[in-house]
Amino acid sequence: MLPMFLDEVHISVRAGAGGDGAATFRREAHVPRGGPDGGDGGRGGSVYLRVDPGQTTLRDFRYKHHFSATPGGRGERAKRHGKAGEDLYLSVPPGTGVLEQESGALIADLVAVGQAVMVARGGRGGLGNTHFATATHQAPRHAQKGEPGEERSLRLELRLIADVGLVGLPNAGKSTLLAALTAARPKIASYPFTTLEPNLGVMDLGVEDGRRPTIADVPGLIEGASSGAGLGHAFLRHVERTRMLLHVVDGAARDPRWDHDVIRDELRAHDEALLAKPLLVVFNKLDLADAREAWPAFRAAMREAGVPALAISAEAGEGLDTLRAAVAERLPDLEALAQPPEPAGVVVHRIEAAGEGFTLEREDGAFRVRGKRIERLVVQTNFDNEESAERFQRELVRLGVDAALRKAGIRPGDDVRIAGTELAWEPPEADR
Ligand SMILES: Nc1nc2c(ncn2[C@@H]2O[C@H](COP(=O)(O)OP(=O)(O)OP(=O)(O)O)[C@@H](O)[C@H]2O)c(=O)[nH]1
Ligand SMILES: [Mg+2]
Repeated sequence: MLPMFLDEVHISVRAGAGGDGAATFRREAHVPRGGPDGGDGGRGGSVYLRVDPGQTTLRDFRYKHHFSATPGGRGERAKRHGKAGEDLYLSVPPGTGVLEQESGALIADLVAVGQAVMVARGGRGGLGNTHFATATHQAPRHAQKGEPGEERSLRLELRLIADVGLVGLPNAGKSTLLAALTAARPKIASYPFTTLEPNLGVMDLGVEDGRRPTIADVPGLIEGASSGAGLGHAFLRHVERTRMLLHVVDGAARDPRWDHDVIRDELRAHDEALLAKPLLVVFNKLDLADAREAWPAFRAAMREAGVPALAISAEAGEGLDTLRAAVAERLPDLEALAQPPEPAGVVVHRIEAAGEGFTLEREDGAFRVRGKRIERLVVQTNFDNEESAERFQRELVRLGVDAALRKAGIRPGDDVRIAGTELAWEPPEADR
């Protein structure tokens, strides 16, 4: 059993709640009760995901799955506003797709350095009672409660972004090649599945060449990878966003051509587009006699198939200059290389506006009302305060919820459920 490959994690994020607004009155020596002076609550901190180019895995999320930003402070007397909560920034590697757990909808595709997306918005602070004073009502005791912070369950999916992708069967020598071409020091061993997480390195194409392409070594693929064998899906995903592929074949294997065909079939089955990328077959381990013997026939077969191939020894450093030149030839120029490889990253913003709409539904004898605006109103109302509760009733009428409930046949005393609150319905005073 392979250890869990960390390029897919589930996390939950919670933004901070807004602070409650205050319902206080000025204290002055000569007036028994001054005007309202309750400050507003501070907004809650939001949660963001931000690209950190130093990361190549989602390892940071292995043990910790819940993340919360801090709440806003309460408003205070003398119009003092509550402090804003602190925003929380979580670092993710470039190439992280952010999906909503339940719907599977893509929220953002973070590819560029510094790119960030808000995944949970902090709650707005409640307004203090100063906002509710009018000419006819100069001493309001009503103040809003802070709005709860958004909560969201997310799935993060990593698809590495690299210019060159290394693919091949386990033990072909991919990691050895990465080490030979770059300063990266991946683990190398004589057993299959040594590499369990992708490794990234930066390639040096030679003194004249200003380009610094990145190269990714992904875990070995096996037959059936395209249908999920050996976590193949996860691995193949990482080569989707490369500009070209190096297909490493163990030249000393029993049948290098069979090895080659297995991987080619898996690439095709995963996504035909992979085979449309520039591809070089790298016949490795040429320092071994078996490989030297097999090379002529292998080369002939590749020629016939019209697939460019060259032979190297990653370990002995043989043929690497030719390989570098062949890679250099197939990569775009400096300017194009500076742009992220397609598909270009998109940030899809999803935070829905609070519409006035609502839905009504029967729920074991009670009436369930759903709607962003109305739910927000409920959580921001302090029902212990009579004035706030009355205000809420007027809003129910204004938003048309009251009329809809009557139409649905509600009777005095029936329960109405909105968000986490249950209220007994009474017709507004005027009707009684
Ligand atoms: N003789 C010889 N051995 C090599 C060469 N390249 C790699 N090896 C050996 O082959 C074995 C596998 O090499 P790795 O680079 O770990 O292979 P890999 O393709 O990364 O394997 P996985 O990570 O398991 O998919 C190691 O024992 C290497 O030392 C080479 O050019 N010549
Ligand atoms: Mg490896």
